[in-house]
Amino acid sequence: MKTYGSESIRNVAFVGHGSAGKTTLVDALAFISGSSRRHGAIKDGTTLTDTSADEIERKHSISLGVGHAEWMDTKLNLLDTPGYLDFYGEVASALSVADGAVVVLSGTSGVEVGTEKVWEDCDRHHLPRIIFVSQMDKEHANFEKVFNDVREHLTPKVLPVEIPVGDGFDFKGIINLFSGTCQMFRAGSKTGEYDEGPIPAAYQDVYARYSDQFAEAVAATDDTLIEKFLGGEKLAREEVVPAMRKAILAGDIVPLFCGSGEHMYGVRTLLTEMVELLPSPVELPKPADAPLVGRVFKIISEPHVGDVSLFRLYAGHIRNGDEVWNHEHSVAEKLGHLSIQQGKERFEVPELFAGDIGSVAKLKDTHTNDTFCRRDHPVHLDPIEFPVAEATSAVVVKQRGEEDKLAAGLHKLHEEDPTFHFEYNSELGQTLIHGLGERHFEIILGRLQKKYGVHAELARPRVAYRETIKGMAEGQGKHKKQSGGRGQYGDCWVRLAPLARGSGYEFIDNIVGGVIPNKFIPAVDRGIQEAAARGTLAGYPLVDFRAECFDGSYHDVDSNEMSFKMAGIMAFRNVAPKARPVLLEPIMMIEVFTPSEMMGDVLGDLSPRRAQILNTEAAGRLTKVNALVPQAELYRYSTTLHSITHGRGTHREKFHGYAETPPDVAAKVAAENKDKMKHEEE
Ligand SMILES: Nc1nc2c(ncn2[C@@H]2O[C@H](COP(=O)(O)OP(=O)(O)OP(=O)(O)O)[C@@H](O)[C@H]2O)c(=O)[nH]1
Ligand SMILES: [Mg+2]
Repeated sequence: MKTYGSESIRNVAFVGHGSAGKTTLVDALAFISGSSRRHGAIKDGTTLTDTSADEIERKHSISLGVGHAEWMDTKLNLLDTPGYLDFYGEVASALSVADGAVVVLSGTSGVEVGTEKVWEDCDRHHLPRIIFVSQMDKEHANFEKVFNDVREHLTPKVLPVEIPVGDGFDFKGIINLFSGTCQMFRAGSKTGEYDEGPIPAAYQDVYARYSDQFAEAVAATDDTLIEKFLGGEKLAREEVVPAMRKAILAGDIVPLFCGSGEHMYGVRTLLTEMVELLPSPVELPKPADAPLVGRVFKIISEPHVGDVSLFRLYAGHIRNGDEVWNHEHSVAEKLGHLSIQQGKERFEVPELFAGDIGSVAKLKDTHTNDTFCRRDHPVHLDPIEFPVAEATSAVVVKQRGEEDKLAAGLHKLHEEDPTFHFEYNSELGQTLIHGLGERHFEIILGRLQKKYGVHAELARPRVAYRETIKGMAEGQGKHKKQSGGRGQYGDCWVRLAPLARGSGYEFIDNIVGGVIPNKFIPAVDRGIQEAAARGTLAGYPLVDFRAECFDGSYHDVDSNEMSFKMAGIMAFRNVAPKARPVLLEPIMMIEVFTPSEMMGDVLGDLSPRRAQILNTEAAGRLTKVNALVPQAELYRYSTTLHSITHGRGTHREKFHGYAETPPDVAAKVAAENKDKMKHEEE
């Protein structure tokens, strides 16, 4: 492999809705360029970038795949991203290192939810873009419709550079407005070969319409060109390309190309245009001013290799085996086996220049989002913003004794995937996982099994209920035992009263005249707290109440701390049921973002979840619903929301506080916990 300086590098992310044809296109680009020897196909599980068993089996991308194509003395780093939103973390990684994007649309489906989402993120990153309408060969492909879709839903700045000759089964060729020529595909060609010729007679009108529009839009970006254009002169390709390149970089034009990844039509042109129209790393602002800056944007853990870190070099030049400094973790790292990726293959290289993307194996303490630099010039780049994990589930092992392995496996998976988190919740006695959705969890469980030998499944998270009292009551707790030698004696009178929500617990010592000796009173307090922790209704901690100890008696010989603690416990158990106990449940404050036309459905779904709708407000193109919803009703909410809104809705939740449950819910929870309560009585 040649070495490529910074000007000869293009980092391009392939983004778009699921099944638009990204992986097929990336495979075709690498193959046509000659950089990849095999022409792969999704149906055979042989593409360059869908290489994991999960991807091959499910026939869609799950992880970011990195390949490259050498074309016109330029190295194109191709970043193939998954379209499903459950794997959007991979898109975030790719966008953070890309200098440009190819937004892939399917000629049959046009702009979809995933396209809109990633388009907005490209906007945020100010990424220069090319649109490629693939699958033009597929039945019902419709170029005009897709073009109008783009204009309406993505950007009015879209400018077709290519138009198809025929749609769907009639797709026979591509007219190029740059050159004013037409590529007619050779029947039976496996590698998208074509004959270049004049515009077919039947397409003269269409051509005239599109090329006028094209020339005008390009001319408008440049003073000399506009003069020529207005003077009726024809613009030459040599002057159009640089003008267009500038306009794309400024975000003033988004060129649109078309073809078929599967049949490799339009793929050569796309290779050329990525080189000609997208910026090299030197044309973009540097993220930091230092002699050496690199950042790990993804870690892949491989069975026999260990951790492989994918990184982008932003400044400086590195050689295989160089030592770099990780400022975050204060550790020197050796860049061993410096390589470039071609799908799952890695080729060792002697050196890499600023702007390039590479991989290294076995870093000691460098994680996704860590910057590396020179020790005497420490830098830290702004972190990649990963999507928030809005889905939660509990996870349980199928075989007892695998709990430790579970934690270790989850930890590794979190290191690989920053959108996945987990925690052990000791109150619930459950391991909770947080991620982007059900599909994400499925993949996590599969990896746990395949990579770490842990058999686990999803479970409903338990709810951390609480209890409290609504009334005042008082009564006695007397513990007296006479068994042979020394006896036990403790006796207290306790009054319980409710406190405001969130106040916790208060103990008042109102003993007068030493009817209980001072030294035993803390034991009464402890007894009450211990009993309260086990509740009175359903076995959940009873909170927000005051206990006042106002009377009692003791025995000179038999009384001790233990006996008074027992008396405290008994007093609580005696009095709490008389103080109108109720069950409290955690309430979440949720923000739901939904397209307005689906608002009715979203609200309709929230109401049986016992939601209290606070208000709705506009949030960009979406509507935001603010509501309070019991946590118990939010299990798998993100999945339901996705299905109601066809993948367009998202939500965030935050703990709000505890509120009393309706009596029927309390009764149900109490019934479920009856066994537990009995057990604890013993
Ligand atoms: N007819 C036709 N089919 C295509 C073309 N490109 C892709 N396909 C098929 O469409 C399906 C999806 O293609 P992929 O390349 O996996 O699409 P993707 O955008 O990578 O999908 P995700 O990874 O799920 O986001 C596969 O069955 C492909 O064989 C094309 O140009 N023409
Ligand atoms: Mg794919």
